[in-house]
Amino acid sequence: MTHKNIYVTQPTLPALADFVPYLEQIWQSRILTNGGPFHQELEASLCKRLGVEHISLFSNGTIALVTALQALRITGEVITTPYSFVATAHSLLWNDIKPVFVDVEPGTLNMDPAKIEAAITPRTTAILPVHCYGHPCDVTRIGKIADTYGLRVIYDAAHAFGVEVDGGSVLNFGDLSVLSFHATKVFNTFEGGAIVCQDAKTKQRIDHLKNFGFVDEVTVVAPGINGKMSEINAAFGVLQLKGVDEAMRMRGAVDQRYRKRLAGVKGIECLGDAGETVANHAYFPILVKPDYPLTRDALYQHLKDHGINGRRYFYPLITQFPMYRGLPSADPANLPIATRAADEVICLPIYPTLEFETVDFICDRIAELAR
Ligand code: T4K
Repeated sequence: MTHKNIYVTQPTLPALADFVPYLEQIWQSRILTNGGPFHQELEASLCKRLGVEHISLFSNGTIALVTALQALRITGEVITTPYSFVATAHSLLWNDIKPVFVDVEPGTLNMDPAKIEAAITPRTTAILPVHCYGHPCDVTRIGKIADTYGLRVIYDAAHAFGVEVDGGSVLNFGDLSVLSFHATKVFNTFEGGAIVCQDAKTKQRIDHLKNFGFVDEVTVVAPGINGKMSEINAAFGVLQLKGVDEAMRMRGAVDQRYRKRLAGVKGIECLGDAGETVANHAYFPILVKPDYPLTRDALYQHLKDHGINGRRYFYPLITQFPMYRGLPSADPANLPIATRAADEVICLPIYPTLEFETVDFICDRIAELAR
């Protein structure tokens, strides 16, 4: 059996015909952007679905991260993780903030709270952790450290749509949480993102910042950016939201199938959850350990040769890129767990319509080498 070109993900799309009435409405109203009716509807629907009070839509997650830092007037140094998509750290450089990298926990690959205090200096103003792969950070410990030292917490929740912990949505922890609605995410609006905040005043500031800093026709209060989500993206989001629970359920079934089929394959470890009460199964990372007969890169290539396009998220570590590697905190000796994980991880394909037969095919290609 051959399977051609199985990708790490495939966006979920509703039937095209179901989207046409939404487009007709836009054509009729001629409101294309700047907080139109679909934009307002999607914000309200997301608040309800996610169990959050305030949300501000954005054109993508990266601009949302950049704006989140500006909304809280973050400066100086920010403690963050090297084990993420490069946009996390880039959002700091865009704000002229120095990233200070701390290592991750081996079990979750999220920022290790035990490493944060030693990285705090008089210039530290905030912590920027990532709910990596949608697995929640230790929000309680991070919150306590932030309270003790008077730091703000902005969670990069790009992977964490719909994730819940004891106490409800993980997006309600910290000062702000930033989502991505990119095509490759659990919930997508083609491109898109959002900031979740805790009060109306902060939402108002975020809304000003994403609209050039305009408050009214003649008043500009900050050097804001154009970060607005268009009506087409928002309308698509409204439609997409109707299918997201089913999509998460189907992802969960794929996740379980992988775990069942890969259990007992020597040298392969499936990353576990982080105690979330509702998971979104955004990614399916495996770790290729030294007792597997092939290196991670050799297995990655072996899978590719069979049309299975996994991805090495997150290799290279952010700290390996030229704009970061000169920082003292980027030294691999400071980041042993993240460095090892970046050399061991492959994210296997996962998306709602991935068939069990294909999952089995992928698992067989991995297991056949370990026999
Ligand atoms: N923070 C974190 C922790 C993030 O992971 C991200 C984004 C951000 C912040 C920033 O959010 P955004 O500004 O993106 O909203 C992808 C995504 O571009 C990126 O959104 C994502 N993280 C990152 C983890 O993955 P690539 O370069 O791996 O994407 P790409 O184009 O190679 O796509 C992967 C596979 O998905 C393709 O091989 C095929 C499939 N695919 C992709 C697209 C775009 C499709 O089937 N259709 C599509 O339209 O970065």
